[in-house]
Amino acid sequence: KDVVITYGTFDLFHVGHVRLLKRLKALGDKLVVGISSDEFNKIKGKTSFFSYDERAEIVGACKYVDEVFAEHHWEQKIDDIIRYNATIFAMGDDWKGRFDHLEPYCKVIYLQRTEEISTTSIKSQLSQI
Ligand code: C2G
Repeated sequence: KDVVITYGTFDLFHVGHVRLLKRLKALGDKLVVGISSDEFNKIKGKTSFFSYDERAEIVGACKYVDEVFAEHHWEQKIDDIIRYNATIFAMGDDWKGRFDHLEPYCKVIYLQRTEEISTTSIKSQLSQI
C-alpha cells in the first residue's frame, strides 16, 4: 500500500500540475498533497493569484488526489511523511536532488516536468493581452 506525498503551490492549476499528479497517483494507492500556505509562499518568494483555501479546494477536487494538507515551512516534510505513512516522496525534476535527505524515510523520486507551461508563463502571457 504505497502512499505518495508531494508538495507545491499549485497556483492557476494547469495541465503541468494535472499530469504530475496523475503520474504520482499511478506510483501508489494513495496521493497526499501539501499545498503551500500564503505565508510559506512569501518565504518561497512567490505570490499566488489564488489563496491557500482556493488552491487547496482546486487540488482537492482533482480525481488523482486523495487528501490535501497545508505546507507551512521547509522543515515539516519528515513529520508529514511519518504522519501519512508515506512510502514515496516525489516532485517535478526542477527539484532534482533537493530532497535527497528524505531518503532515510521514504523513496525519493523526481519526475519530468511538463514542458512549455508554468504559472509564471501563464501570468506573463495574460499581462500582455
Ligand atoms: N510542475 C510540473 N510541470 C510544470 C509545472 C509544475 O511537473 N509545467 C510540477 C513541479 O515540478 C512541482 C509541482 O508541479 O512538483 C507543483 O509546482 P509548483 O506549484 O510550482 O510548486 P513549487 O513552488 O515548486 O513548490 O516544498 C516544495 C515546494 O512547496 C514546491
